[in-house]
Formats: sequence, C-alpha cells, structure tokens
Amino acid sequence: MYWKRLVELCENKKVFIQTHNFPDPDAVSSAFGLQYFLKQYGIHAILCYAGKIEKLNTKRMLSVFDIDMSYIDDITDMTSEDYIITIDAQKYNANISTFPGHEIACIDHHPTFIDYEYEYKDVRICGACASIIAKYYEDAGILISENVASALLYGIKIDTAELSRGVSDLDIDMFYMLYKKANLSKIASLYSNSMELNDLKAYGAAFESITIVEEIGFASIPFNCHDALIATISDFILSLDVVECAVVYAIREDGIKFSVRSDMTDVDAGRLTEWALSGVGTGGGHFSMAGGFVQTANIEKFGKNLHKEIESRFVKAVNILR
Ligand SMILES: [Mn+2]
Repeated sequence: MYWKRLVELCENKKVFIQTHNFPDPDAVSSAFGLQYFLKQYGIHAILCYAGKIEKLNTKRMLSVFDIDMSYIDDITDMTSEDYIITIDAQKYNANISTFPGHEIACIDHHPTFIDYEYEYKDVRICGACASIIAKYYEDAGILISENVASALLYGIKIDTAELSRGVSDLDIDMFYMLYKKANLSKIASLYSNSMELNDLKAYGAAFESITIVEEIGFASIPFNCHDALIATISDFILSLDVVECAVVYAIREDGIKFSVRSDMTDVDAGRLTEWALSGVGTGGGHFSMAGGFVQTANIEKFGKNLHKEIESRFVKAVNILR
C-alpha cells in the first residue's frame, strides 16, 4: 500500500512530475505512466523537463502515445508551494535542474549519490524506471490502458536494450505483464525511421577515429553532438566482437562529453569512468553504462595527444579496478 502515501501527499496540491534533463524513452514513459496512475485518484499532474528531447524516437513517442510534456521555460506558474515528483532521476544529480517547486517525492532506478529527505522515496535498482511504475498498477489493482502499457513497455525495452542490460526480476515480470496489454505495432513504428541524416555524420566521424586497445574501443566525434547520440554510437561500438568496453567522446563547445558502455563482468563502468577522468572531470553511472564530462578549461590537462591520453587513462583504470 506504499503508493497510497504518494496519493495522499498529492491530494489537493498542484503536482509536477519532473524527469531528468534531456529525457529519454524510460523517463518519458515513466512520467506518463505515473501521470495516468495519479489521474485514477483525481490528481492531475503536469509533466515537465529541462534540456531538450533530443532523439527522434523519443520525440515521436510524444505523438504516438499522445503525451503532453512541458519544457520548463513554458511553465510560468510553478511556485515553491507546488509539489514535484522527480522520476528516473534524483534531486542534486548533475542531470536534473532545480525548479521552483518543492521536491516531495522521488521514484528512480539509479543508486542514490546525494541523500535528500523526500516525503516519499521509491528507489529500486532495476533496469528501467518504467518497471517500477508498471508495478504501481499491478499493486494497486488499477487497469492499465493499452496506450500506457505500450509506452511503459517501450521504456523498458529501450532502457534495458531489449532485456539485455541491468535486468532484474521486476523488469522481467513487468515486461511480461505489459507485453500482453500493449499495442505492439505502435511500438514497432518507433523502431523504423529513427535516425536523422545529421546523425550519420557523427557515426562517420566515430568510425574514422576508432582504435581498440586491450578490448576497449575508443572513438571520438570532433564536433557538437547530443548526449543521446553519443550513447547510441557507444552502444553500437560495443556490439563489435573484439570490444568488451566502448568509450565514445564528443568534443563540444562546453567540453568533452563521454559515453561508456561495457560488457565486462569484473569492472563497474560507472567507477571506471570516474577513475579514468579523475583530476580532469567527472564520471559515473551504472555497472554497464556510464557517462563523463570534462570542461573545456581542463582539456589541456590531457596534454598534446588527447586520444592517446584518454586511451591510457581508461586502460589503466580497468587494470586498477580489476
Ligand atoms: Mn531510466
């Protein structure tokens, strides 16, 4: 009956559901699923985010599932009295902006890095936040619509790379439950036409630059490229048979953005990235996927040969953490 506490908290309040910045399919579907869940109890929540919805398939989710999400600048009436539920993200994380409202609740599937006293906290380590939201329906005995089931299933599919990454029992159970209720052709439509022509340029640059050292594949993109695309390219490079770990980075105006993907069973990708970038930038994430960032001012710390230095930092970090 844990969810009742959330419902009670939100009664007669203005409620916002905030995803992490640059929301991905899991964040969007979880926020949408929670919005619909709360609606069953007469609570009308508004979905909001900062940053951009970058990837084409995430943008298309909004029309395919009829999801209404507001960019923070378009919300002019949020006050400190209003309640915020952070979803697929936690307050004080680097990937979530602070909005005027009061963060009373958090539902997430990532480990907590900085504690915060929410009135309601539901953090479970699993493959997708959408699985946690699907469980709310099951536990509360609320009928899930075909549309919401489809959105949540898509969130699980994408965040777990088709049930191949970071999967827990909860993900499997919810996948099975949602699969029977979802509109599979709607989901299939999100897999076709998912790439923009400009994305190909980033793929091209990454392929040109690829090097492999001790089963780690390194690739760089020497121009502005959004986070989601760097991550997709990193996933792609990990699929090479000779690669156990992929490190892809883009040199952008604000600094160097890293995306790390790993199949290694003995090294945590989040810790690896943190180690490799220590002293120059920040890094962290999950066991099999992580991100990192180095500000422009610190790039010179890598010395003359940026790519070589990045290679040696990651190789060294793997050997230390092993
Ligand atoms: Mn997620």
